[in-house]
Amino acid sequence: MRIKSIDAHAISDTRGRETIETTLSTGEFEATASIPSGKSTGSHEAKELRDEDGSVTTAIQNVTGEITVALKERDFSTMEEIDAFLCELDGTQNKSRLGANAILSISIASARLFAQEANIPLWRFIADTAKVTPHAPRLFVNVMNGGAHADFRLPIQEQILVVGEETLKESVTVAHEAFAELGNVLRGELSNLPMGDEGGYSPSFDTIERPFEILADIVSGRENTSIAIDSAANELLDGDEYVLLKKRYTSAQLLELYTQLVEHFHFHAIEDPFAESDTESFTEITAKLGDRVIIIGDDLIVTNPKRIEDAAVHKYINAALIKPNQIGTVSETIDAVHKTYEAGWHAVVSHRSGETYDTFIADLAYGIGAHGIKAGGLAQQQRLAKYERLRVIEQEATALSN
Ligand code: 2PG
Ligand code: MG
Repeated sequence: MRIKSIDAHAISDTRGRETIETTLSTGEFEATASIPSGKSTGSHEAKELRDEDGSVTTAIQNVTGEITVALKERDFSTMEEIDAFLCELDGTQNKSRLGANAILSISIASARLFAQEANIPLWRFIADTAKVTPHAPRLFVNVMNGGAHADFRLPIQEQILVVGEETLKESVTVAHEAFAELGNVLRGELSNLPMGDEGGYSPSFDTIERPFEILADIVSGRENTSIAIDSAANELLDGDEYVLLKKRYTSAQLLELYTQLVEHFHFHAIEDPFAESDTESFTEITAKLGDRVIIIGDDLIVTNPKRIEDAAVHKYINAALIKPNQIGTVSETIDAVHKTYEAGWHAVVSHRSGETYDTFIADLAYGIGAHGIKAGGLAQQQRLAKYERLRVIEQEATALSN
């Protein structure tokens, strides 16, 4: 494949911040990708290139300048070749020179071009490349947003409904019904109900338990629905203790709080229960609760194959969050998935809190047969686009199998 032209420009993400959108053309085929942006980030993530004024002007110039010149001279026969070429061109460990956002926009768009050339859906291309069996993921729907995504009105960043019906179509329907029901309950209880960054409700309560008491009612009549959280505990750490609702917790006390929550409510998963530096506590919670809930690492492992291998040695977690922009190419994202599966863990594919209309993560989640997908609440078009894409993927999969 030879890329004949490349265009890149800035668009707005869900927070109204600039982000990069890139279009590649081979003459015969054309593909576009836009890149999301995180707020509660891990310190080892690949570097999103942002200028001091918050714009992505330099990242765009890198795509339309240096990267375009380098790519246009060459033929590539696989996506892995393009990705390796981009990593080498960048030359840094964390893609800080050209920008992980610049590089990933090319990587995702080129994955789409290879899928088009092969005349197969993107998820099928991903499954073939990764050599895994595609499968429908559970929906991890962030219904109540807190933490850094909502001025800490709730201390825990994400209170999630996990929906795993027989089909994606049914899961999406159940998620919508549950989300609407939750909205009615919250509006009945609170005079003010703002929304959070990820398109979920953003209430405030005086106790840690209240959101889960409400969610317990929502899940009780729904057989295939349970509760998960992302504590994003990097954001809760103050010195060597954690602060939730103005109360200080040692790691041991926080572990006790999680244990109580898991004992009282129908929990399925806990993500980033401790800060990335508090690795011993990860090992403890996984040993203590890991047979009852999945313990997902996000900021701890940042979709980095080496960090996932290390986490496996230390048994920090038993599931990995997979976010392409934490590592910066599709090939390395697939490597991270392989390391996750080699460890015997589940993979949960995730969006970022600043999102675009790009639906790549839907194809990725289905293509790698992920356990789940985090695509946010149902009150933002950019999140709904992912759920809609999942429904279409299911139809494509049915058509291909007939
Ligand atoms: C997370 C994400 C996405 P952010 O912590 O899992 O939900 O948030 O994109 O801000 O890192
Ligand atoms: Mg997280």
